[in-house]
Amino acid sequence: MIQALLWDVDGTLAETERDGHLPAFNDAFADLGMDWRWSVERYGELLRTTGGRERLLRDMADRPDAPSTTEQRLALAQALHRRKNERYAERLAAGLIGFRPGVMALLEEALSAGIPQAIVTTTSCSNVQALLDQQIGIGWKGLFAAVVCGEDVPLKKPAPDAYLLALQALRVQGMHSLAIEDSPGGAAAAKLAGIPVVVTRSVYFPDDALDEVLAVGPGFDRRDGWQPSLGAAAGPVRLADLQYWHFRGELFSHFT
Ligand code: XBP
Ligand code: MG
Repeated sequence: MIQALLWDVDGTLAETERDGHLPAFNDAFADLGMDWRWSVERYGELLRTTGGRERLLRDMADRPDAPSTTEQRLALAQALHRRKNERYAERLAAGLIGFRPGVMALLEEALSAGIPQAIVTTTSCSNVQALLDQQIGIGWKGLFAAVVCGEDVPLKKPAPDAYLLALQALRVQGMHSLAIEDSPGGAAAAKLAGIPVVVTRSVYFPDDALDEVLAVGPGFDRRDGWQPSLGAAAGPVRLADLQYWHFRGELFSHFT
């Protein structure tokens, strides 16, 4: 039985990278009078680096026109990141980003079933707040037993810190909980914390290799395309399906 459900944010709850962070980074470059722009493809490469500030620094490492000293780079990354997050919040307030199909129904089903849920992300706390205020409403924190975001941990995903902190707050063991992720780095973070993972693929990680996850599929609004298969019936992925995958994983781990 699943004793806690742990939700990643970016790519999992919403397609925030393509529809939110990327355009907001490009807005921030323009706002600071810079001619840097990231293409969809370049952003896909940079997503291998978790954390907006870290991603900016990673990009600067490849740029001949980046500031030359570490201090200057850090200051620029900080200014750009602050502006990016403001622009990101503006996009959310304008209704440009919504939850992925099927997410809200699963959240509500788990809530009705009394399963504690947590937000476990290493994006900035302000970005989590902006998304959930907009999609659920200002009382959203009441729905979650724990909220862990980037500022709460020393190391971002794929390090397990965020998941370990969430488990501590929830007082559950990793093996009795379930993480929902979209990326190989996020899945790795959960697994390092001993948490079984279900992966709902997002636009930026459509076919990346994933080892040792409980299940992987195209999104919670459909039952086809999932591995392990959910059979031929139509309709969304339900809490009972997550329970089935979790139970299957437990059985499997006893025999290996
Ligand atoms: C999220 C991230 C974040 C976002 C941008 O990863 O890597 O850096 O891309 O947010 P995950 P910030 O889905 O694994 O939580 O700019 O606030 O870092
Ligand atoms: Mg993610």
